[in-house]
Amino acid sequence: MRYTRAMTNSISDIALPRARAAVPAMMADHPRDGGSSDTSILTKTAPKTARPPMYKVMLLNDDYTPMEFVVHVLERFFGLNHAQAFDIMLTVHKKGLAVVGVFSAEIAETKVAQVMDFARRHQHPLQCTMEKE
Ligand code: TYC
Repeated sequence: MRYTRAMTNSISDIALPRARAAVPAMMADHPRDGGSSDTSILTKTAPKTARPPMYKVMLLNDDYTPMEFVVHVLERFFGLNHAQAFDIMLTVHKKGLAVVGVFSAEIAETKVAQVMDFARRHQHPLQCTMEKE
């Protein structure tokens, strides 16, 4: 749970990052109780910035797409080096599928569309899908 500074009377308090308040709520000074140093109230709040949902992008195995083509796809669209791309291609070949990256919804959709379009244009049946993490 995070703490947010609800009220502050001290300039020196203002520079403190919200998430790293130095004084626990119980110990915070308040004008009413005659405290001398820190004069803030810390209140629990919900985090203001939720992380976006993330999506796994997966490649599926098939019997026809050439291994070199899959390696090329992984290099081209997922920024993998040749050794990484070869390893993941082999994982897909042996296990049937592998996660090739985790992205926000918009990026994941773009990756899937790029791979599917590239495979289609080269007349390979390679399938790329996404799934919420
Ligand atoms: N199984 C394919 C072959 O033997 C290679 C392959 C690997 C295809 C990964 C798709 O996602 C894939 N040529």
